[in-house]
Formats: sequence, structure tokens, C-alpha cells
Amino acid sequence: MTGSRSCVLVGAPVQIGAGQPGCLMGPDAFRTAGLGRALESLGHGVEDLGNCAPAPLPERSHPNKAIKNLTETAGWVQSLTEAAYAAKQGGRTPIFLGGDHALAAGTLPGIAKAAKEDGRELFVLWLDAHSDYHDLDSTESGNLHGVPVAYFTGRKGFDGYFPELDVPVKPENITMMGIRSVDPAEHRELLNQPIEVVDMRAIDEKGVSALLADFLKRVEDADGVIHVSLDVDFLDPEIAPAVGTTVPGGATFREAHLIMEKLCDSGRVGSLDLVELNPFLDERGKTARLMVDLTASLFGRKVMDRPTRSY
Ligand code: 4U7
Ligand code: MN
Ligand code: MN
Ligand code: MN
Repeated sequence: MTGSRSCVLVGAPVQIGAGQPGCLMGPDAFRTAGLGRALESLGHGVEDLGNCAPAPLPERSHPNKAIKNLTETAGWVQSLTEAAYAAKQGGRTPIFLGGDHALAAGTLPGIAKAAKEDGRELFVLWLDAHSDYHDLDSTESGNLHGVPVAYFTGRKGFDGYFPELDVPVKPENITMMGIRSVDPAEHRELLNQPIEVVDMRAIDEKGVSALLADFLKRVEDADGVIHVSLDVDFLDPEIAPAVGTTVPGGATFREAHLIMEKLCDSGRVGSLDLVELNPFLDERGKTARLMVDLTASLFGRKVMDRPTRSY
């Protein structure tokens, strides 16, 4: 049996970071698809804190004219940083219901601050088709769901636009998996620092099991804690159509579940983002239900109740 957790659900209906509307409905779609009930059936306590709202901030603008909704996104970053830090107190397991991926620009700084206070080394598993590594100067679409990793690792250029970063996430503690869409400016920067990028080719060649084992080994050696950020577009669009930024050739149903099952066995996941679900684009709730099932695998659902390690 996996240990029983105190899960807290934090709704973050941010959609202005994405290129099209719809992620606003994400938190309620996760609730409707039974996320809370699934966790309770696994023996966990579940408290739903309802939805957050962006902090009201003074209007700001950036020389990059492509950027959309800068002030409101910065407001979300501020309120979610505080919400994530608060939700992490008392040994609880926060699950952030997005909302587009701009929310991770708030959740990770809050989680990083809490981890530092607990004296724990924070690791991030970023499951996504995209690297989300633009800065405010390099983004061409201007959609700020494409910048969170640059911000929370403390890259230059966010000062005066996004809230001042308290505790940055260490790039060497980040592993991205499922990557298959990287813009040239992101690519240049990614080559200059130690984020591990596991692209789809690596998954094809080596398999998710071995690749994840390398990551988990590093986490265990540091006695670390893991934040998982799961973007719907990590998954293949055939099984997860409800996302505005589909990229063909994504993770399969079993690859995704196996990652969750192995993370569960590690016992080291301390927080989770479920992001980019656009229920307006879903097919009879199929994507929302898959995301709920993946979360259930992450927190203990299995076919046979025995540790995978004993195979
Ligand atoms: B997501 C993109 F150009 N890189 O900047 C951009 F390909 O949170 C996509 O991963 C960003 O869904 C995708 O707009 C952000 C594009
Ligand atoms: Mn995201
Ligand atoms: Mn993303
Ligand atoms: Mn993505």
C-alpha cells in the first residue's frame, strides 16, 4: 500500500497565457471527471480549496510588442506563488488544476520556497511537447505559457515585469520529457545550461522506464522531492485531443501510465500541475478522464498491489 496523503486541490483558471480561450474551464472539468473521488478511493484525504484569482497589479508593458496579457499573467504568478507556498505547508500534497502552463511560473517558485524551508532538494519533471523556455524578449507568439521554465530558473529579463523571484529552481534538477517542439531561440539557450532534455527520439530509443530511472536515481541520491508538471500536449493528440497546442508523435497511453507508476513507487512526488486542458476541444471528456486516471496512477492506483521493484 502507498502511504495515505493529504491532497489539496487548487484551481487556477488561467487561460490568458495560451493562444486560444478554453483553459478557464479546466479546473471544473477535472472536478467533473472525478479527480477528488479518485484520490479518495485510493485512501487519500482530499480538500478542494476552490479557485484562485490573479493579484491586481499595476499595468506594465514590455518592449516586445508580441507579448499578450503581461499584467494579468504577472498577477497570476504572484497569487499562485503565494497559494502554492501555503498549500505545501503541513506536509500536504498540492495538485494545481490548470489553467494553461503559465501557472507553473507561479506554482514552482512557491513550491521551491517551501522545499528550501523544509531543507529538501527540489527536482522538477516537466512532461511536455514543448520546452517552455522562452524569455520575454525571445517569445514570438507572445503567449506566456511558453516562458515559465525560463522565469522560475531565474533567467534574466523578467525583472520589473514578473514578481521578483525568491527561490529559483536549479536547472540541473530539471528533466524535461516528451519534448518535440523547441523554437530556435529556446534551443540556443537550452544548449547553454544543464536542464536535461529527453526528447521523443530518446524515448523511442531507450524507453521511458530506463530514462526515468536515471532521473529517479539522481533524486534519491540527493534525498530530493519531485514536482511533476504535466502538460496535456505531452500525450499523443490521438489519446488527448483537448489541447490548443497539439504536436503529433507524443507519449502513448502506456508510456504515460508507466511514468506515473514508477514515480508513485519512488514515493518522492510532493506536488503536481495538471495543465493546458482545454475542455472546449475535448471529445466527450476523454482527455479530462485520462488526466484523472494518470493522476490516480501517480498516487497509488495499480492492477496488482505489489511494488514494481519486486518484478
Ligand atoms: B505550452 C511555442 F511557438 N513555443 O512560444 C510558443 F511553438 O505550455 C509554443 O507547452 C508554446 O503548451 C507552448 O508559442 C506552451 C510555439
Ligand atoms: Mn505547461
Ligand atoms: Mn507547456
Ligand atoms: Mn506544451
